[in-house]
Formats: sequence, C-alpha cells, structure tokens
Amino acid sequence: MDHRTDRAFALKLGELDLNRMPTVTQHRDSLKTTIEDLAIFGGTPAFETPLHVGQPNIGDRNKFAARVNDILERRWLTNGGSYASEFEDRIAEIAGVAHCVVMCNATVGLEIAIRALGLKGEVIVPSFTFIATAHALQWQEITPVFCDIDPKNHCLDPAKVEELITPSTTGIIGVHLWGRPCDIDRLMEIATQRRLKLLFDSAHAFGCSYKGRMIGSFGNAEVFSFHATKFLNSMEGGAVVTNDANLAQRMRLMRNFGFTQYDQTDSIGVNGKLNEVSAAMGLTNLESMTDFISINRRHYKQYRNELAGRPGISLLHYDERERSNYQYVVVEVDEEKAGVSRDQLMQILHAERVLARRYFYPGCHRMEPYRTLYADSSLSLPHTESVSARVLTLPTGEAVTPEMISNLCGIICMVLDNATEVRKLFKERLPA
Ligand code: T4K
Repeated sequence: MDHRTDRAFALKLGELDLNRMPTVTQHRDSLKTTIEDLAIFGGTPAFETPLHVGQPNIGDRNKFAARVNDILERRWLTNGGSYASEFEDRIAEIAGVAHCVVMCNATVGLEIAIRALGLKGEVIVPSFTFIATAHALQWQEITPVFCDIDPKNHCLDPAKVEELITPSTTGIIGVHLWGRPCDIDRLMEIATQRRLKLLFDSAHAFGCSYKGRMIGSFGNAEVFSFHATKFLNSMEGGAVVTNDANLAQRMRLMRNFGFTQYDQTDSIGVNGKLNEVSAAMGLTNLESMTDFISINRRHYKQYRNELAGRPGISLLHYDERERSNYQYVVVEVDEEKAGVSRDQLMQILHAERVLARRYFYPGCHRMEPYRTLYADSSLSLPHTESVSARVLTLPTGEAVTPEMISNLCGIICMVLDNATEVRKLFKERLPA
C-alpha cells in the first residue's frame, strides 16, 4: 500500500482499528560498512521509503475519530466551535497565560498580532528563521530589519538589536528558534526602555520554559504553530497568546472579518479561524503531549550518545533544567574538523532516503523579495551566514524508531571515519 492509499484508507473512519495502522516509513536492515556501500556512490539506499524531518505525531486515532463524528453529528464545523474554544482553554492553561486566540495557522497569527499591536515602519527580526516571520511583516508593508543572532543560542543578539533601533522602529520580534528561548529578559528591558512592542514568534516553543516559566506569557504576545510538522499539531493551526485582554479582543475580531455582531463590522479583519476538525486533532494530540516529548527526548539522547566525540559534528544542546519539547535534532557541521561539508553530508543522507533539512538556510535576507530589497544585509549578519551554512536537522518524532536512528548515525559516523576518501570520491564521481 503506498503512502497516499494508506492515508485514504485511514480516513475511512470507523471501519477499522485506526490505532493499528502501520507507520509509513519502513526500515530496511542494510548497515553500511564501507564507503562503496553508500547510496550516493552506487550502494542500495538504507531506507526503503523516505525518512522525513517533520513527519507528524498522531495521538489516539479512535479518540480523534470520535471527535470528528461528534462534529459531523452536530453539524458545527467552524466559526466559534466548541472544540476550538476548548483547545484555546487548554493552550492557555499549559502556557500559563490569560488569553489564547487560536488561528488557522501561525503565519496568519503573526500577521494579526502584528496588526493588532499597531506595528508599522520598521520591526527588528532575526534573518535566521522560517520565512513566515519576515513575510508576516512585509505582507503588511512593514520593513523587516534583519538582525544577527548570537551563535550560542541561534536567537536574536540583544546588543545587535539595540544598534538597529531608529526613530522608525516600532517593535521587535524574537524567535525562540528550535524551542530554545531568546534572551527574553534583555529583550524586555530594551523594549521597555525604548518604548517598543515586543512580540515572540514561538512557533517552535510550545511546551518549553524560560527560567522555569512557560513560554507564552512574555512580551506583548507570543505566537505558537500547530502545523503538521510541529511536535504538537492540529494539521494546520496556530495560536496567539497574551495577558492583554484588549489585545486579545482586537485579535478575536480581526480573526473573524471584524464582525462585532450580525451585519456589523467596526474595523478591518480577515479570516483566521481554526476549523473544528483541526481543533479536534489539536485536543487529541494534547492528550499525548507528554508521550511525544518523551519520545523526542529519548531520540535526542540517542543521537547525542551515538554522535558523541565525533570531530566536527556537534549536536545542539537543550538545557536540562528547562522544559523543552526536543522537536528539532540539529547538528552543526564544522567542515574543517569533520572533513566533509554540511552539504556533502546532506547529499549523502538524501541518497540514503534520509531527507535531512538545512533549516533555515540561507536566511531570510538571502531569499526574495528581501535579497533584492535589502541587498547589503548579509554584510551585517556574519553569524547568520555562518550558522545557516553549518546546520542540518535530522528526523525525530513518533514515526522514527531507535533502529532508524542507529542506522542513520552509523552512516554519519562511517562517513566521518572515512572523510578523506569520501571527499576524494565526491571530486572524482560527483564533480560540482
Ligand atoms: N515561524 C517559525 C519560526 C516557523 O518555523 C514557522 C513554520 C512559522 C512561523 C509559520 O507557522 P505555520 O504558518 O506553518 O503554522 C515547514 C512547515 O510548513 C512550517 O510550518 C514550519 N515552520 C517549517 C519549519 O517547516 P516545509 O516547507 O519544510 O514543510 P513541508 O511541508 O515540506 O514539511 C516538511 C516534511 O515533513 C516534508 O518533507 C514531509 C513531512 N510531512 C509534512 C507534512 C505537511 C509529512 O510527513 N506529513 C505532512 O503532513 O516548512
């Protein structure tokens, strides 16, 4: 049964025990012992089907199916449904924040939060983030001013933020990249002193903490993503959380075209609503949230053990004193020490059908329209340039097994042990 038939089959709700569906990716037991075994040089790929970064975690299928049946039974599919409102309550509770406004995705959540906060002119953002952070500003004709990161935590460098503030600056958007928090204290100080709005793109950081307090109640507002690829998904979905009741109310109106009652809008709005099936998925997955995190944590530790001590490869560290969702397994490849480049390693893994990703290469400033609009920005972003050229994100989550990780790490270690030979073969057989 192929991938698509498998999914279609799963959606025939009620006809089978949905918890017993096979996982999509299958593992073939083909360990590599020499570089000639590598698929890139003619060997058989280690995996029969692609091993993706971002395969969704899926909670109890029967509970999800029951919720979907209930939605169909009640014929209430979207627009202020009870599952969406229950999802909001649960998110606010977990994030320790007063108000949660669920959205159809985090990009629209960012756009609405930016608008409701009254941002305009220039807003300082990292370039080392998913393109949606920058697009949410540019879409509203606000200039994203790209700021460099601190190479230690891959988040905004507060000292550089200060240097970029001008009379046109109205706000700062910090991104808790990989779920690891920004230097929130320092950014809050700067925002308060300079009277700027502070928004956090917390797309990666649901379930994470900063100095023991859950991410969600910092700054003026924070935005979570529940996209399919996030450790906690509602298929598509997002949420803006805040302790500011007025801001929450403005965002609720904006989410529903600005309607204040039937036949009346008092301000502009858009359609940012989360539908009931997505909310049901989110609620169902929330019931398995601790399981998802422990699976991710176990995988992360296995990667850490299996790659330990390998020169040139360092695994991104999560602070064990904080709560983390461990949803990204990120390695930094130092070409000089490893003997192979990040891109060569990625090509090798892709040939094995391990679809490792170069998140967030090459940085927003090198993607259009920003590359053309702000052509000089690379000069002031040296850490963004070098970090984005080194990172590689590896598969994790419920769809990945310890055997797959062993196999994958075995390939990486074998490549590193034979780096000189591998480089030579690249030159001979795969000239650039
Ligand atoms: N801010 C930040 C910092 C973000 O990282 C993101 C999104 C946002 C804001 C905006 O949030 P949303 O508006 O999306 O809620 C993905 C996701 O689409 C995106 O949500 C995410 N960040 C970003 C880091 O990654 P792509 O282009 O890599 O996604 P895609 O669809 O290629 O998925 C990656 C892999 O996952 C696929 O190769 C296969 C696998 N996959 C994907 C889906 C959708 C599955 O196995 N099943 C699936 O259903 O951007």
